[in-house]
Amino acid sequence: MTCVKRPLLYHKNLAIQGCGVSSRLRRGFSLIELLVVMVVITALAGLTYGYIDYARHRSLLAASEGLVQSVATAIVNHQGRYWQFLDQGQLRSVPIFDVNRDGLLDGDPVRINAVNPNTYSASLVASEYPGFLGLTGVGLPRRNVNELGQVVDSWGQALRIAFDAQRYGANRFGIWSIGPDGVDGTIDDIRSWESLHE
Ligand SMILES: [Ca+2]
Ligand SMILES: [Ca+2]
Repeated sequence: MTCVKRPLLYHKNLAIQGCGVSSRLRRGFSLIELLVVMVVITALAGLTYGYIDYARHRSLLAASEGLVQSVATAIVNHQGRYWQFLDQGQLRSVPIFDVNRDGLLDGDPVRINAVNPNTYSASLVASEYPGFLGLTGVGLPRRNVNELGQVVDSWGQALRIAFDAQRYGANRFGIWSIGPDGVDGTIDDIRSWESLHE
């Protein structure tokens, strides 16, 4: 078959002809080649996103692990384990940091009662019990304190607290985050008593 040489590309010193090797230039990428390139780019993007997601997950976990340890250490170092106040003329003594026994590390009772009335008794609020942060004065990143004065983990969930000498050993308390799954009592919970040296 006769090849009709048509110029593909003109330059002041060069004219590439449309036969032989130069025909590949005119053909460009085939559909298959384009698809392969797209698949490779998609796979690389997926790997990159997966790595970034994993790194972010690890970072949130590490931050919450550090937070739980900071809170537990602050409680160990705090003088006094009970808060005393007058309740209808009677002197009452309750374990500090969860005086309303709702399982949540106490935030600021005044601010919490303003949102959820009677979460803390009026006599307790009148005693000016300030909650965990008010009593310990421990410095935490702003992202770990919510508008109610509660200590919250990397996922915005208030830290839990419980008292039990048999379960938590010499410290007699446990602090934990319910972890990234947002469910209490599952394997991803971040617990003070599993790493806090007693
Ligand atoms: Ca509480
Ligand atoms: Ca959990």
